[in-house]
Amino acid sequence: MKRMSTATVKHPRDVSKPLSGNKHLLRWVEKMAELTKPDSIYWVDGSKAEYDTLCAQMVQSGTFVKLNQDLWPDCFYARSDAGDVARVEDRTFICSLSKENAGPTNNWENPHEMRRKLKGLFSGCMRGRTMYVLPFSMGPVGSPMSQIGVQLTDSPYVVVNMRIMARIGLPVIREIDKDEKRVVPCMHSVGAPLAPGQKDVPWPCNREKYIVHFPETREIWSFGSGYGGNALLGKKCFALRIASNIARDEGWMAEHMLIVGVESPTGEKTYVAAAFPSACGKTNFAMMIPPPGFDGWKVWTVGDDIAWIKPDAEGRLRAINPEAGFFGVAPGTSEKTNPNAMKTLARNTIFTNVALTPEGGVWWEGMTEEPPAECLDWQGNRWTPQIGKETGRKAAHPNSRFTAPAAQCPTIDPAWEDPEGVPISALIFGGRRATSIPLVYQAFNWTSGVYMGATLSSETTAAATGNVGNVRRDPMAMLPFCGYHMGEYFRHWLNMQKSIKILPRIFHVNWFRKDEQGGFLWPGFGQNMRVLRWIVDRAHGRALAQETPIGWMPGYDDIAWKGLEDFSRETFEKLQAFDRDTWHKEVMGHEELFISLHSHLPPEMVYERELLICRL
Ligand code: SAT
Ligand code: MN
Repeated sequence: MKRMSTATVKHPRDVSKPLSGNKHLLRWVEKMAELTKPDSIYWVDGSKAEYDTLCAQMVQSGTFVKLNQDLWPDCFYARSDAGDVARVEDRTFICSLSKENAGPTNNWENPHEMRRKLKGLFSGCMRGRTMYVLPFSMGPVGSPMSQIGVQLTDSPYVVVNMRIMARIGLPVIREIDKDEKRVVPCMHSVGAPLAPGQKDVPWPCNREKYIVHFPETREIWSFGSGYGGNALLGKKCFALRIASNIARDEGWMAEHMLIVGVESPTGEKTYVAAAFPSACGKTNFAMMIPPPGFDGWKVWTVGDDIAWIKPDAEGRLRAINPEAGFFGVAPGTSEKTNPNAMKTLARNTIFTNVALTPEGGVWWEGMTEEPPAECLDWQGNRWTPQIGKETGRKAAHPNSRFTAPAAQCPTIDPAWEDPEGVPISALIFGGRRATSIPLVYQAFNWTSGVYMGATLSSETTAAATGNVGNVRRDPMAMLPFCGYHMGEYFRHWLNMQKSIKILPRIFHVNWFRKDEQGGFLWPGFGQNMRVLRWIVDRAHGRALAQETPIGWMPGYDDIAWKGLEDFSRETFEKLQAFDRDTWHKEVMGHEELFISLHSHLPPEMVYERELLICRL
């Protein structure tokens, strides 16, 4: 019996006909098809018609639910397998030739061994499926800062998500064909071949997962997962792990940073980039709405997750957002916390692992104050607020996501696709820390700023599988994403100073400090604008600060309080307090990381630690 999933939704062109004339690409596609044995090959042109057809096919096959079009125009809903809900850091490998180059913060395996293993895993893994050839550009097509990849995947879910997250299809093929451009080969399979007549499941995947990077040959091989950063290979695998290697070799930076433009009432525009670990509110920060009292101020969105940063001819850092969409955490996103995100995801959006309401809408914890009387949870089981209370089960998975086009963001910056990037005046590091770490402080200089980033720490979140809420060192928020030795990465940061003539100021923030009762001391969200404004003013050399052992800090009177006058001096002081004993313990944590990196740790990092200890 033949599978009947694609019988009624037809493609208007011969999709198996290669769209590129690039010999290397054609040979590679052929070779990979020989290895994985798909039923058919499909060249992705990236058109809207193609997207619609693939979505319709997935509705038919049960992967997608088409949402109520009156409520959620052109939106779809997917539920993943319960064992495929987040990035798998323990299954992520950097297979450099020498183990030394991957460093102690990455999983390493001998590349020859790994290739042998992958050959076995991928052998025949696409049987019964279609292999999509998906050309994509990270960054605007044709920008000198952009990079091109081609992902081969047996997941139509990945293809439609990638159409939102990156520039894909014919315009990219034209770039590839123009001058036989080098592309990063990205091999992906959900690892679930189908025997003849075997019925497919809505979310095929494999219990065994491998997210593998070969940094020297700039290759990605991902097996077994269809979810997020495991499967949308342009994102973490390419734009961070592989790109961090390319960036080091070429003298630029691939960072886990959002980018925003802050416009003052006089029209002055200041761009800043900010690194936070996954699920610490980068998307909210990127779409911040200034609070009451900030008339005339505006925050513009350039990116919410990744920044590629490079010094221009004048020695000023310029950044592009290599992505074209947002893969944002749904829970906690609401009209109150992030109205811009709500408008961005109102149409043309794919929701994964949120809850489905009886009206054919979506819901997640925190979206509305009142939960729906009844819905289907992210696993398709009936859920009511009562059931939730009794069982502790969430309606939406904590790492449920929306995939939404960046162009739909009401605050998208007019320059967000500028091929030259936007000029960066400040860099911010932030983590999620309930104790110890002040709301905001500024590094003394570039080197102390690199130390600040290198020693960044945060409580773990649901963005990766594993425990949630443990404090871990997460240097520059790149712990799961740096594609080479972390010590060398610090060295690269230090080296960058030589090619930057106009150095951005560096800051540290922590929105998540709690009081003794466990309540947040700082209201966060739009109120973060008060901190951002101080940062912008400091970057321009205008705002006042006090010197402390850990850096420059604003006093209560250095922050603009208009609109939040009842926020007390006392609470602010609690937020900014730093305690010498606690900080001595922090420094021990720094030391622990440094010891693990010692063979490649730049001496500057040790000096900075010594200086800090002396100041304490
Ligand atoms: O890596 S994902 O894209 O799945 C999300 C994240 O961790 O930021
Ligand atoms: Mn991220």
